[in-house]
Amino acid sequence: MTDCRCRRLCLDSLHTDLYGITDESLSGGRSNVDVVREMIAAGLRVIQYREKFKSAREKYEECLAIRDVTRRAGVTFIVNDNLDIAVLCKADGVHLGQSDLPYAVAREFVGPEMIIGVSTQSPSEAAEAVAQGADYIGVGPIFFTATKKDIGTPVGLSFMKYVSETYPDLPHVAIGGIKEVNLREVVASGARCCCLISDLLQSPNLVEKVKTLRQIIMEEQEKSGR
Ligand code: 3NM
Repeated sequence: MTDCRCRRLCLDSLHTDLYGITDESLSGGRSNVDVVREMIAAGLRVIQYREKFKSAREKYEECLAIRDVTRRAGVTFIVNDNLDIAVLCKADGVHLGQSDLPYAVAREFVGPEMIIGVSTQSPSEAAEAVAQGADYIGVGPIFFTATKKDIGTPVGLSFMKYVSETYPDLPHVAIGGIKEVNLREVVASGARCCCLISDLLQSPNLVEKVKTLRQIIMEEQEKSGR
């Protein structure tokens, strides 16, 4: 159903340091497509389209444009929640929350090639996602965040540490309230890949911000011998 660039290449791209997510309400007047172009210019290898308040038609049209831009750049493109849009725009993957369709149903719908990521907030959710075959898991919310409306209590750094120790080879994305100021502690807790939605989108210069974040991640990983 999908012409995923190549499952292996996409999976490799999940072993990255920063995972970009769109949110036009935080983008200071820039369109999602413009933000994706900036993220690509900054060197991000994985970008997720996430829009909670647009119509299916708008989301589909934006995803088609983003698919075009990401394909040209060889960047992995993931669609949040909407399996139909992910398949129709030939995204590389889809990301499921705990209240979205179950993994097995989603897998049947999108076929064997597409990457599926699953949000997890506890050891049991992580174990279930892994047992079902999730290609990567979201780990969060690490800290309080106003970006996602329906979050529960933050899971804190201890869950990040648990995931990194229990599933050392499974790609993950630490998410929720992560900012330049607390990024060091998240990486020190074992995070290899982090997502900073508001901090990245609201920075005056996304390309420079990514450089700074990458420097922090590299320094912390070196400190902990990774
Ligand atoms: N998912 P910010 S937290 C989209 O815990 C999302 O699964 C979360 O935004 C999860 O970086 C979150 O601005 C919002 O805090 C993260």
